[in-house]
Amino acid sequence: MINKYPTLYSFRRCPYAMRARLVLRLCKIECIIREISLKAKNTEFLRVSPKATVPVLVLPNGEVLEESLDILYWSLEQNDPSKLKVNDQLARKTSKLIELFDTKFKFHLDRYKYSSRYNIQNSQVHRDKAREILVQINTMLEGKNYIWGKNISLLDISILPFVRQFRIADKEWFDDNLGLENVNNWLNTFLNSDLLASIMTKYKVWEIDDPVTLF
Ligand SMILES: N[C@@H](CCC(=O)N[C@@H](CS)C(=O)NCC(=O)O)C(=O)O
Repeated sequence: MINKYPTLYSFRRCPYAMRARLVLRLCKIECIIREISLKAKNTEFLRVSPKATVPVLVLPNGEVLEESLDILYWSLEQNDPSKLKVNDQLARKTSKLIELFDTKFKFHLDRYKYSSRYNIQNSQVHRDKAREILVQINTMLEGKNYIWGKNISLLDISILPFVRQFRIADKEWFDDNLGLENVNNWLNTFLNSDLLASIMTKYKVWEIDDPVTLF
């Protein structure tokens, strides 16, 4: 049974791991899940992926996918019942926007959310820089449930976990003062969705002798 399923090394709150779990769920790909402690990484995990970041997906043929985007695109090749893949023209824009979130947005998010860790006095500068990126998303969401239309796409599931984290840094400010109604509604839909609940199950930290847990 072990070899039939891919194995996902994951961390519940990591936005990249959330992105991977969202795509695996929407593509209906069953896998073995192993929750990793980032503070005390399991040696088997480090052996499989010395890069030591989550998510990691080990395929049944032994191939190791160590980037969330590789997991995304591999999953879509297996099965795409939710039609996450958008047409080619949008695919280019999708990649560019995902990159914007993985680089600039994440940079400012970390410095806003963990300002003391980065020794930053004025975290609002970073909050405002991240907000500027959300202004763009707010415009794109005008009159739509999701960025490309009425259905959730690859782009939404790739960036929503980061926007969720941005809100968590100061929920009151996000809900009352962000001033981007479309973004607030878009995130709220996600936060209240069965989809999110289905990927946020709490698992104990995995140890090598544990029985298999399927995701
Ligand atoms: N580019 C990677 C980034 C993954 C990443 O940075 N994950 C964080 C957790 S959110 C991590 O594992 N950090 C290593 C650590 O905290 O030791 C991806 O897209 O998969």
